[in-house]
Amino acid sequence: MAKKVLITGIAGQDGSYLADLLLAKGYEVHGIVRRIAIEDSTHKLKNLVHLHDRLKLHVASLDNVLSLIKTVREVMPDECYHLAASSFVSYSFEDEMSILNNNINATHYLLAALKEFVPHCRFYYAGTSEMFGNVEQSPQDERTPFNPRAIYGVSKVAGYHLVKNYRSQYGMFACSGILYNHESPRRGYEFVTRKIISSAVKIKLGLLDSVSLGNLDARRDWGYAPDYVQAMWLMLQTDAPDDFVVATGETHTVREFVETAFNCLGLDYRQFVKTDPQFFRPTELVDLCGNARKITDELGWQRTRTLQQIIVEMVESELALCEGRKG
Ligand code: F7E
Repeated sequence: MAKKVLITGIAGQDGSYLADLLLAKGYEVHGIVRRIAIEDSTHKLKNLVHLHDRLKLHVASLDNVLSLIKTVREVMPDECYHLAASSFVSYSFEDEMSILNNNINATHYLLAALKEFVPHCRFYYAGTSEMFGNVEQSPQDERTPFNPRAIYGVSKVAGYHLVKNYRSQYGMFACSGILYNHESPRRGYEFVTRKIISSAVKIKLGLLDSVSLGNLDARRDWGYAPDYVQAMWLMLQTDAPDDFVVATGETHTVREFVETAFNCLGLDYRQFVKTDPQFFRPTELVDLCGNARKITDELGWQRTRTLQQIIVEMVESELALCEGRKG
């Protein structure tokens, strides 16, 4: 019988790539979506369009514990990937209460529901490099202390400890992936990489004059999203649950990303890119760079794309989208 998987955040970048991967592996894939996503499926479910009727979507809300219990009981999953969260770091400076409530409660409700009704289910939790925050050592690995500097990171550290507790107290197979930034053509427009690519392509096509960004000297460890969902799956196929850092071990500045993207289109970014204080963060993390040695050595994980290749793929996909060659 096919293994059953339940994915929260299935309509997002990671959720949709994970659905692709697990369908290809023969899983029966279930996903949780909000009612509003079904009502506005053209926009909110656009990453799942190519999967048509191969998925089983359940309307539920992560802040409604009853809807989660109902879904868990209906699906009785063998694996559950909890990817849904308020994940845009900038918003977390503006709306601390709802980020904390949503992110922490959703993780707790889901773990509690699984423990009650399907305790053998293997659980993946989407941790983040934002948990390391203002670091004292670089690169970071699984032993680096957490020092989050945004509420989003604080909420994710709380979820990480919930996962650890359910693992040690109740014996659940629950793992946290500590993932650094990961990008692709399915990245949301609010994140810097997609914002840069979509603006550069619009400028190239004469649809936009310029783009305003924040801190061009900010550095990030950027990987390729499909590689990172492969890492999530690997974590749930081991003999014992554990936590793993997933990263490239390389950092680049936003400016380097901008320059490469504009160069791909034959443009000089200095003519089109402005900076605007509204896009600067109150605290900027300077030294986030991950050491993925553990997952590489223990699970054989490897990245398949350089940043240059990711940028080229994003540019080509955005051009196709803007020129109406892609849905
Ligand atoms: O910012 C700088 C900004 O919003 C990247 C999420 O997936 O990865 C992501 O969080 C950098 C920052 O991602 C603009 O200051 C400059 O230094 O693309 P981002 P993020 O905040 O790193 C982590 C691992 C997660 O877990 C998160 O969920 O780019 N930056 N100018 C800008 N950023 C944005 N968004 N917009 C700008 O105009």
